[in-house]
Amino acid sequence: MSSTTVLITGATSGFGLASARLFAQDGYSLIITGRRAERLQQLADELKAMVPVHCVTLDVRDAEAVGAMVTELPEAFRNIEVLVNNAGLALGTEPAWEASLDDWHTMIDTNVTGLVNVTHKLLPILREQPKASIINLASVASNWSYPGASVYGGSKAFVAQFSRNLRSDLAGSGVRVTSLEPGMCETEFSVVRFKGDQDKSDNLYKGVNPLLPEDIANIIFWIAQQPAHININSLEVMPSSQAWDNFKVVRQAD
Ligand code: NDP
Ligand code: 8X3
Repeated sequence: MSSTTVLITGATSGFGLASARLFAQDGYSLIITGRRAERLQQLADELKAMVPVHCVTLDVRDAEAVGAMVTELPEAFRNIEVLVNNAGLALGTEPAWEASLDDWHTMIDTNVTGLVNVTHKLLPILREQPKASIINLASVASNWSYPGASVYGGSKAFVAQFSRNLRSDLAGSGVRVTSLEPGMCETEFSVVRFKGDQDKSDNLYKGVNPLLPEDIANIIFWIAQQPAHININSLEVMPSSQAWDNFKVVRQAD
């Protein structure tokens, strides 16, 4: 059982929600964040009988708000041993020339700027701990390309490379860094990507037997539980039904 704290961004749904439940079972105090205050409160109501829970309604894109969250942390929640940098999203699957520039900005602002906002503000606290972990949610889209993912994949490639460079800076400091790179997992991710179209999301996962949020939560928890001398650098995971496709070759007509 742990007596330390985990901070999870994007705990209102999917991986973040499942991770909050799992870390609570092991006795971690929880700092749960996300934009949807009502969902955070529901989760806090569910878990607060087990462990102390601190909710912060937070948009990770707002660096000032992230800073205020850290300065205003109650003393009992300052022993943060695990940061799960999970808040993120994809918007759209259109080819680049049809994609919305606003969507591109939102993905970059959330997946890149938001993640570095949180990391930067948390580093002083994490470096004070005898052992700590930063677990960054990258994606298979960090490593592999597919149509309609130019900016989403680009933003997640940033997360993977940021993790490696951060790890270089932090080597030997006690703070481990992991880039976790999942493939298809059924959460609200695709409903968000398809702008609220639940049927389109359901069809995407139909017959796939995708990963479940609890699968990813188990992996996040396992990474955090490794002894201090082990750093899981990166971990890519897919459902067994998913794999890579061939290179695309577009032939000219004779
Ligand atoms: P969900 O849509 O279920 O959850 C996303 C979470 O991110 C929500 O809690 C949401 O909370 C939060 N969030 C989004 N934007 C912001 C913001 N600006 N500020 C604060 N919180 C925000 O998706 P998943 O659980 O599937 O995704 C979690 C992470 O994993 C994402 O980074 C995603 O890119 C990545 N990922 C997902 C995969 C999948 O197949 N599902 C595979 C690989 C990676 P709220 O709306 O309340 O703010
Ligand atoms: C989410 C997984 O395959 O939709 O990062 O890009 S995928």
